[in-house]
Amino acid sequence: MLFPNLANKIQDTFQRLRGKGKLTERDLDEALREVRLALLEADVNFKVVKGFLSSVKERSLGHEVLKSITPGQQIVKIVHEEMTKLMGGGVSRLEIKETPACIMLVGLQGSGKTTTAAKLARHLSKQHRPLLVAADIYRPAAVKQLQVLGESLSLPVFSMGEANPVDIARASREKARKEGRDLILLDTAGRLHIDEAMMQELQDIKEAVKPAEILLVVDAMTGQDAVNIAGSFHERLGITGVILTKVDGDTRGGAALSVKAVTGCPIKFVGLGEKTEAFEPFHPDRFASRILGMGDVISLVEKAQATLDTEKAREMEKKIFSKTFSLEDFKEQLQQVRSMGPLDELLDMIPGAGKMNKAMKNIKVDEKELSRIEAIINSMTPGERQNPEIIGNSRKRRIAAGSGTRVQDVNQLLKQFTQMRKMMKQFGDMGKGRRGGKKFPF
Ligand SMILES: Nc1nc2c(ncn2[C@@H]2O[C@H](COP(=O)(O)OP(=O)(O)O)[C@@H](O)[C@H]2O)c(=O)[nH]1
Ligand SMILES: [Mg+2]
Repeated sequence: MLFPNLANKIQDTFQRLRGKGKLTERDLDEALREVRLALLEADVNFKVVKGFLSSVKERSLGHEVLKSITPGQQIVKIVHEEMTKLMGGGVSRLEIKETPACIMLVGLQGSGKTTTAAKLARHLSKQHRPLLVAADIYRPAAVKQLQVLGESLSLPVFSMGEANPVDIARASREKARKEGRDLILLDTAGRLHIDEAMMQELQDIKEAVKPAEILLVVDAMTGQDAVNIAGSFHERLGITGVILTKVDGDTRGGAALSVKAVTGCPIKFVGLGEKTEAFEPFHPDRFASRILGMGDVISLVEKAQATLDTEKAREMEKKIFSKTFSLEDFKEQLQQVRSMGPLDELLDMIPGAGKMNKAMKNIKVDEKELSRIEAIINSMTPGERQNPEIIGNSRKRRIAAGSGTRVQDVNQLLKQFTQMRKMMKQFGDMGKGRRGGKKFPF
């Protein structure tokens, strides 16, 4: 769940509000007091909280909301709009015009610059030909880290060992021109704290290459600190946007909700995990929806479209409802779903499911369990995957040993699979009997 503490508290508050038929100004005040506490606990800047709540209250009282037949819903709608506005309104896009354009990534050590450089390169490689540039010369492993990431994405990485970062930045423009690269992503060095040497170096690089964008990478886990850091960098360098990383996990949300309001710099992207695909443009309205438990169906659909092969999905659907559905198909299907991202993150995007997920805390989607299933299927021969019926005791022992599991795990998987296949087959048959040969019974 996105910002679990904040989201749960706010959603509880509004659920209670919606449960009431009529609302008085006192009910509203009480709800807003709860929201205020939740926001402060989430480390949202106190001035931001104050301004936000007063606009919500003003609008709620001004539009005869309380007298309407669905006051609770109306208030949630107002909160959603105000929260969206707070985070910058619409999507803030990158300004990439000249060729090659340079995007400079700056930020403290460990904030996620190097990872983000790779994520951004991957994201932009659909429309551009990016060149990753290693300008962090102080940490010996930093250049290597970028090279490994570049290689995993099949994108070129330019480095000059421990040469002066300003020279590296300059040389990278030549390199990009020569190799027909239209976008330079400059990974710079950070420090543990803001210090003069770092700022001077960044300023020198800025002077030398005149970047189209200077994006500050900040760790969302640091809450209000992230906002202060953004303020300092902006004052000195004039950043054009913020990339908020580590928004996954149990980040409190304060940074996401305050950065724009306090510094005037929009959040342009968010990082949602360690993998290079865990990255997306920041949509304030969708974030607000997720915080308020309204789901984010649009992101979910976009994600599915980007990851799943529709042709394959259709084929799979046909197979699932037929006799030929094998363990091989089952594995492929598992992989397709998993490639969309962590399962609990996907659940979070379905309206209401965030709450449901919370209620079913002990059923938590278990990624390890999925890995085990995959390992077991991997240890089977093609024949066994096609025809699980042939798997006797000695085969079970071999499969368990091969996958590092126990015979009872193999048994459990086979049993579940057989049951599932039977059920699917029934659905399939039911479907066939219906007029028009419609496949789904529901
Ligand atoms: N969970 C999570 N980890 C991240 C994210 N972005 C970066 N990291 C991790 O944060 C650590 C520091 O990242 P790195 O890119 O080396 O930071 P740099 O020092 O600013 O270059 C690494 O372990 C990354 O895997 C993110 O969005 N989510
Ligand atoms: Mg780095």
